[in-house]
Amino acid sequence: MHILKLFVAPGSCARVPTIALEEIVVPFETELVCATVNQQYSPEYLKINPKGKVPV
Ligand SMILES: N[C@@H](CCC(=O)N[C@@H](CS)C(=O)NCC(=O)O)C(=O)O
Repeated sequence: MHILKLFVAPGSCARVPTIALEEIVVPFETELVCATVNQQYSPEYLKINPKGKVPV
């Protein structure tokens, strides 16, 4: 079984889907993206979201 993975950065709008998933009781895991070092623009992350944004 696959589990939803949410890429988030602390203090970002990624909190919105995090709360929504918690409220509707959907199991998910989170992976932290460190925006303070621009991890959202790393080649690995840009493969996941070419916009370089969280959440995804
Ligand atoms: N909802 C839009 C906007 C998401 C957005 O702006 N996220 C901000 C955090 S709240 C972000 O990733 N900022 C990092 C950056 O622009 O470098 C999307 O998903 O494309």
